[in-house]
Amino acid sequence: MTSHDTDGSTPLENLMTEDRRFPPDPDFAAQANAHPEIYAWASADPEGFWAEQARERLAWTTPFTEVLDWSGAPVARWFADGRLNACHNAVDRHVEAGHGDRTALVFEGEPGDTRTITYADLQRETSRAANALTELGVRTGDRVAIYLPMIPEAVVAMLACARIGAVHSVVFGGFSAEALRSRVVDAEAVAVITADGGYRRGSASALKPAVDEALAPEDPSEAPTTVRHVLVVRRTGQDVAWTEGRDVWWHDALEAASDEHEPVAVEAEHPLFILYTSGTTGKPKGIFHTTGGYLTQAAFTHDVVFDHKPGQDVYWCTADVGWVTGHSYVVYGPLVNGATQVIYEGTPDTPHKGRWWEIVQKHRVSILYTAPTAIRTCMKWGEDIPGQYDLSSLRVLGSVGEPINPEAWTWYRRVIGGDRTPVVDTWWQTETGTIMISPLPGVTTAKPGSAQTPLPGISAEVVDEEANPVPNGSGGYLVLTRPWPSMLRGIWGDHQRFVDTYWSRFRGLYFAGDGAKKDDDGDIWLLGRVDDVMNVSGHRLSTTEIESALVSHPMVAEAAVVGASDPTTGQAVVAFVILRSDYVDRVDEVGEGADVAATLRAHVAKEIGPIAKPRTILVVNELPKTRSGKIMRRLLRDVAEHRPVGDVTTLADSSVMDLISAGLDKPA
Ligand code: 6R9
Repeated sequence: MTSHDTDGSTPLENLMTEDRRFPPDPDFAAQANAHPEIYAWASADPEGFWAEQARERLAWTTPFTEVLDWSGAPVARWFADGRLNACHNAVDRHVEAGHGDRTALVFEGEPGDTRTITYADLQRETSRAANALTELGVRTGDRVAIYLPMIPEAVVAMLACARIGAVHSVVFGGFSAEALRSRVVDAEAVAVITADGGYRRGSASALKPAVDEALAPEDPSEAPTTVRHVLVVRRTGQDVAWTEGRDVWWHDALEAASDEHEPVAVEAEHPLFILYTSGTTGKPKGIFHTTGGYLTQAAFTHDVVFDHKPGQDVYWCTADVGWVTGHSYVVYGPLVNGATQVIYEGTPDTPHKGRWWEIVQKHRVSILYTAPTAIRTCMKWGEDIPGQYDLSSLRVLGSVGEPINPEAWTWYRRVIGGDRTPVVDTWWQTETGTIMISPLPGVTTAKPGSAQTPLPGISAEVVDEEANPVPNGSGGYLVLTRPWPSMLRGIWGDHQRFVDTYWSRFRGLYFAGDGAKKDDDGDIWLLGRVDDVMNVSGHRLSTTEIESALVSHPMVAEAAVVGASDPTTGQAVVAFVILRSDYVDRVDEVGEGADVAATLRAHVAKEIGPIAKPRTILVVNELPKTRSGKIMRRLLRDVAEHRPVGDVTTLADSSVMDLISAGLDKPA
């Protein structure tokens, strides 16, 4: 396989010349939670290893006797005869152990308001919310959509669902009404928890209107039929439309509810949450996770990968709860481990570009977990900005979401980590639930740009087209070769798609969709997606989904979307569109056609959400297609990345690329 096949976002040649090494500091190693011996223990007896983690790290109301049941492969069952409650493990257990006064959440609102919430507060709040949900008719097993800004109520809402055994489906607050509607319909949610709005880039931005639109769309036949109530958190105080009988203020419902509630013990395989993620087709996949295995691996990985010490560390994961990172490393992993953590509502540059570092300094953050795109943005702003703050509290830095290029890795360690902290590059997916491949701080000699080693208890491999492991020094496809506790249990309502997507390319192996390479030491380097999924600022976006959105606009006849490498966002959305002939005349009227791009960008934002807006829209007359009619995105990517166009021999009409390249001087 050549680097070209792997989306080209991180050229192989470049990565493989990286030879800087960062061995663990002996003082750090001496106090580290992880030890080199756990690798040997876990590989000798993976099931025994995970059973021990499940027993030691979680509280079970009914202890399990079974560990892994793989007889229904590819659907795994872990610890299936045990019972537990996720919220009890994340909250009540710490209060019972005498840590009720420990701070669980330190909230920083974007406008500067702050709140401190202890574990005892969380127990009372999640109890009130659980009682309120029950009062509104939400039952164990029901699905609840959560559409909130990054405020403490988002965490409380998720945990309250878990408390009653309802399945939460968090929809990122930046997604559109349309995206929310399709997710509500797919999961048949009975309630939606939202807010009037949230603060973003210095102003209040509304959320409730999108919920109203999602639940009562223009075409009434598309309206979800299952939603009975909308709970509304008051965050900004802005005006909201109100549907009597359906809408309920969160604060009214919680005030009326008791602050005592007995968590509902569920089976280990009871669904905990659904989270939708982009696939290669237009329809997002409802990835669902269950309780016991997921929590086990969330707690284990949060402990060893971040070297987290409860009661001492101040942990901050900058992810929004709308992404899987916010589920596993803001809510479940850290809270099960009794962490004290920061959550921040807004953007890193509001009101100034030092906001994150000001927060680190103010709260003495010791563990920071963020994404390469954020690191590259800070690099662009210049190191004198973090240089103005005291970052000496930091002792572990983490990265997730996309390959981190060695330059960003070393900048992160030097400028943010004071040339002192370990940096952990953590590879995982919504589907894997928790971290799978990562160095362990205090154990691993780090290589900038490589996620390196499968964690203890995890088996990964890089294989060729025929599923044979590639030799060291070669590239191929990343697969997971053995079931793991936090693996997805399926795609909600679509078992066949689950089998087809992940288990059919290589028999018996989980195919992650990523290209990877093993270096001469056998360490793993991730090279980006091999399918039509883009990675923009660490967020997965489907080319097909954006193409469908573009084509749904009356102006557009055809569209092709590619992810072009971008120095800041990793990849950027570049769209090639063919306008319908009846609109072409109008474009000429508008002149250079700036309107087309603005209109279509706004349309994509409305259909999917602002993060899916194309960076560049190019109006073309033709798209390069194979004889079977497949758009050759590889060629469009060459154009978008200003490379000479590659092999065009399989094109139905090889002159098309000349036309496209010639027309590029006048992007819309
Ligand atoms: C956690 C998360 C998953 C996809 C994954 C891969 C990319 C994530 C990475 C990484 C290289 C890393 N990815 N972490 N690539 N190095 N450390 O991001 O989940 O949103 O489902 O995305 O992200 O391509 O397949 P999700």
